[in-house]
Amino acid sequence: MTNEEYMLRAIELAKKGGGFAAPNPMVGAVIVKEGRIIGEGFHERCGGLHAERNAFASLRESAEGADMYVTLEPCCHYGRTPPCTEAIIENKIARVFIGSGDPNPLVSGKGAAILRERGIEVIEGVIKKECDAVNPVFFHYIRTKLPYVALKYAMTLDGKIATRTGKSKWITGEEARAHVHSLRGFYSAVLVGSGTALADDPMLNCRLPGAHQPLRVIVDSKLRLPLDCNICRTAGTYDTLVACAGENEKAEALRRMGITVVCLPDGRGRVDLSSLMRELGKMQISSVLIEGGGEIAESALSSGIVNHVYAYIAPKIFGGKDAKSPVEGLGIESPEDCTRLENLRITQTGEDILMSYDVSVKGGV
Ligand code: AOF
Ligand code: ZN
Repeated sequence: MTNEEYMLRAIELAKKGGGFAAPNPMVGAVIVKEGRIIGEGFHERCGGLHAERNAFASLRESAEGADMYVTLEPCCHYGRTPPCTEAIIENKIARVFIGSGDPNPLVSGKGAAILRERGIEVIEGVIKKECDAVNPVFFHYIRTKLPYVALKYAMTLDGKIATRTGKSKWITGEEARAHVHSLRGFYSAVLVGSGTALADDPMLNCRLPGAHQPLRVIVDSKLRLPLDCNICRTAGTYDTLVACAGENEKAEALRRMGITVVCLPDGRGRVDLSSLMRELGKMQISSVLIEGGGEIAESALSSGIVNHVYAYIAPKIFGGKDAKSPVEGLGIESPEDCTRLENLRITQTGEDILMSYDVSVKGGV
């Protein structure tokens, strides 16, 4: 196998940490001796061993003189776990192939430098693009302390998220809906506005076996959420946070049910979404999936917090000038004020199409 192929195997391993590794990065490591893979590991969960140490733990023979392929620069600091550089040195690895650099200021280049100082050959940037693509969430969070925010919606080919009577079950088919559950298992939090919470009475949990469960966030400015809704009833099982713009006795009732209530008014009677993202960042929530509805989508886009968009498009046409669309609010006046998107990825999920984009940093045209 080539260096690139060993690194692709390490990427495959890294991805197994999806959902549980956050807010840490997903990292995979492969140990190769005389053309044989003798050890493999990945970062399984935040607080657990790093990929390199898990790879060493899997060894059945000495790694002396072996090569290590690791998707992220090995750490050299004492965090929740001791430095990986020490394990690499102790195990007498001869060469380390690295994919991405670690932007964590505690590591950032120092991990590779320490290994070189100890006489280990270090080859950086091996299929870097592919390795970088594993961790957009971690890279964003470690640099900004803010969660990576994705907006998700499912619409008909004519851009409707419900019929004129408000019915939305279902727009997309089973495969696309299962794909949404895999997103919920990956993102640290799932967020909806109170309009969607009232209309759909959703659970917002991940229904894939063994998956990570996201924090459920409801933006509920006026605390309209009924105490007997699915979200409130299951607050003892799934972590839940309600963000409001003014507290009343309802806030206490929600707290008694085990729900975290934060009050973050924007001065115009609504929740300040930028402040909410800062609060979630402080709570180690490194990614948020916004699942609607149109009002919260518009607020999120106009407040500039959105990094990514997932648009599922169903081969159906609803019609109706009053049928809701994915982004509501007032909307913009001039095309040059638009939210611009880039890096299109198209996936077919059953009969539906998923178009996923990054939001352009500059915005506008
Ligand atoms: C690695 N291999 O598998 C991971 C790394 O608190 P800790 O000890 O878990 O450290 C977290 C930091 O370590 C994280 O911010 C990132 O810089 C690095 N993650 N490094 O060598 C791994 N997950
Ligand atoms: Zn480490």
